[in-house]
Amino acid sequence: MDFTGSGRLMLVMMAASLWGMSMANRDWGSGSNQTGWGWGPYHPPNQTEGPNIINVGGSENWHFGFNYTEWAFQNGPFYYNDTLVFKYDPPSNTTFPHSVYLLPNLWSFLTCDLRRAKKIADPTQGGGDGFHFVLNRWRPYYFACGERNGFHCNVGRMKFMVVPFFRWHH
Ligand SMILES: *[C@@H]1O[C@H](CO)[C@@H](O)[C@H](O)[C@H]1NC(C)=O
Ligand SMILES: *[C@@H]1O[C@H](CO)[C@@H](O)[C@H](O)[C@H]1NC(C)=O
Ligand SMILES: *[C@@H]1O[C@H](CO)[C@@H](O)[C@H](O)[C@H]1NC(C)=O
Ligand SMILES: *[C@@H]1O[C@H](CO)[C@@H](O)[C@H](O)[C@H]1NC(C)=O
Ligand SMILES: *[C@@H]1O[C@H](CO)[C@@H](O)[C@H](O)[C@H]1NC(C)=O
Ligand SMILES: [Cu+2]
Repeated sequence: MDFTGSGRLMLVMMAASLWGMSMANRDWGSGSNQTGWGWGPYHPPNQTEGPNIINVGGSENWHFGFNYTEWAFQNGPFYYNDTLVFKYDPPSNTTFPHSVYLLPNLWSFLTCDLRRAKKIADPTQGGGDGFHFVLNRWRPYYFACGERNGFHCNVGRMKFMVVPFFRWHH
């Protein structure tokens, strides 16, 4: 397992979070380009809109083998009161069911250690409109699929973290 790699990524993500917190409420995203920063796109927040509803993975939904860390990095930041939607086939429709867990801390996230994880959606809850989760706490969220005792999280890359940002207007 590549701790150094993911650790470095986490540091970048945290730096990005802090940077985003200080800059997210400035209005410079609308007129100027964010090219030249060298480490990924910056999405100007929607100041006029209320909370967003975001489908996790975009059109990929929640499945084995998609890089959700990268997805979260490219589609963030996410804001307080935003809703994340996890869509995945119920066990009746697939031989590889999924689920959603919250891991308690960064280390369990990096190692995909599910022992103290909290199940927030079982394999049946991703069907239809999907499982809806509102980011209504000021805390880092460590999401992971809990299936196959961490295999989906680890090898399947079904994990990502979110630090909700503060939205200046509502
Ligand atoms: C952003 O950069 C691209 C490519 O350099 C350019 O085509 C585009 O016009 C720029 N947009 C703004 C808003 O400056
Ligand atoms: C931002 O607001 C515009 C106009 O209401 C909307 O079309 C767009 O989808 C919003 N973008 C996001 C990321 O919510
Ligand atoms: C996911 O994508 C990120 C960013 O591109 C990359 O650093 C990371 O190594 C990828 N993770 C895996 C498990 O491939
Ligand atoms: C978040 O949502 C709750 C419930 O809808 C609402 O009472 C609260 O004012 C919202 N907070 C912010 C900061 O948008
Ligand atoms: C299960 O699969 C069937 C046939 O592909 C489809 O019609 C149905 O909508 C699926 N159910 C769910 C909950 O995705
Ligand atoms: Cu899974």
